[in-house]
Amino acid sequence: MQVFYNDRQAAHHGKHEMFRGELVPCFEVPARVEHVLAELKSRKLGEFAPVPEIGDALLQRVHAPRYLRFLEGAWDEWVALDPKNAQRDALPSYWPIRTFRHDVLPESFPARMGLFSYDAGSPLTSGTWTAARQGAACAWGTAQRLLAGDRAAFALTRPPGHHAGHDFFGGYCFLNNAAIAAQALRDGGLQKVAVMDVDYHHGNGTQAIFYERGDVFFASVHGDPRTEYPYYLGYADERGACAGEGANLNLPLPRGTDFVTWRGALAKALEAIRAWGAQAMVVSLGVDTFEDDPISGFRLRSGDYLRVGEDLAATGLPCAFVFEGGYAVAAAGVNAVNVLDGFRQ
Ligand code: SP5
Ligand code: ZN
Repeated sequence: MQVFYNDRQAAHHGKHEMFRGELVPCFEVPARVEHVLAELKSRKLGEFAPVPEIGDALLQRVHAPRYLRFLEGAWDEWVALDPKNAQRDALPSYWPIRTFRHDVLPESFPARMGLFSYDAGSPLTSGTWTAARQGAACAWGTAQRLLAGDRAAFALTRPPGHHAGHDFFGGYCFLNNAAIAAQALRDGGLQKVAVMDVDYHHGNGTQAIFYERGDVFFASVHGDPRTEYPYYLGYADERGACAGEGANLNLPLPRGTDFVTWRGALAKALEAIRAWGAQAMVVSLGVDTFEDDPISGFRLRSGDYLRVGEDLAATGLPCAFVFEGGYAVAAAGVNAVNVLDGFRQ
């Protein structure tokens, strides 16, 4: 399987995120990807492919032009506010909810930070745009491989993507890599593409991007949003709208769920994807379902991820794997590579 490794991933290097009124060290760190890389190499799994150039045209198929322009210039604007900001992460402090306008673009940089985000846990740093853009290019690479006839490909990248929407960042995500891969598969000629999101957290960004579309099916198994991040989306009654009616499937599970129950939900999601008639699948591969994950509540063990890979392979569908969450940093390498290893059996 071809692997697209984002060698600029470490350029995105948040120091702190807001948690319970305090700035705490980021959970989403460069070492996560380095552990996956080391595990791939030690098992001799995957061949490393050159990362393609990604143009604005594909990014704009998923994200709003004004959001992309904002992200590209955000760090320079932040530092221009105060030279001391060069030593600080940029975090939002204001948000326009319900009755505020969203069709305005304030001059104020902090006001635009809030317009284009939904939490204070996703620091923007000097290299965020560089890392996120090359990450999206890795996702584009996986779609190219599938279109060329490969059975699977892997985008080894961070920051992750599935919480990023058409015009907002959040949940450590800036560009929606999985959505970009799915869109690229559509643009490359496939009629029906599925996104299977197995990250602990609901992929609210991906869901929102495709919610009214009948050509991309979104399925997710995740922590119940009544108690788990991202809280405001991911409920079982969200089934899609307009042309996308019936093309969205959420399977929320309570904190403490073990692998047997989780695997049953995955089977249900994969059966729905099969019945819908998907020709290929993008897998949002988060491994924060792991029992020792510091911010999550499921109880999967390392060996279980081999079974996850086997279950995905049993669909017979070509799979573009895109790395998402997983914060038990060293184990994230073993767990993510176990999925790929199980897939190739
Ligand atoms: C891609 C992804 O997995 N994003 C997850 C974003 C979660 N952000 C909220 C984190 C809440 C941190 N809770 C800390 C609990 C410590 N016991
Ligand atoms: Zn997650």
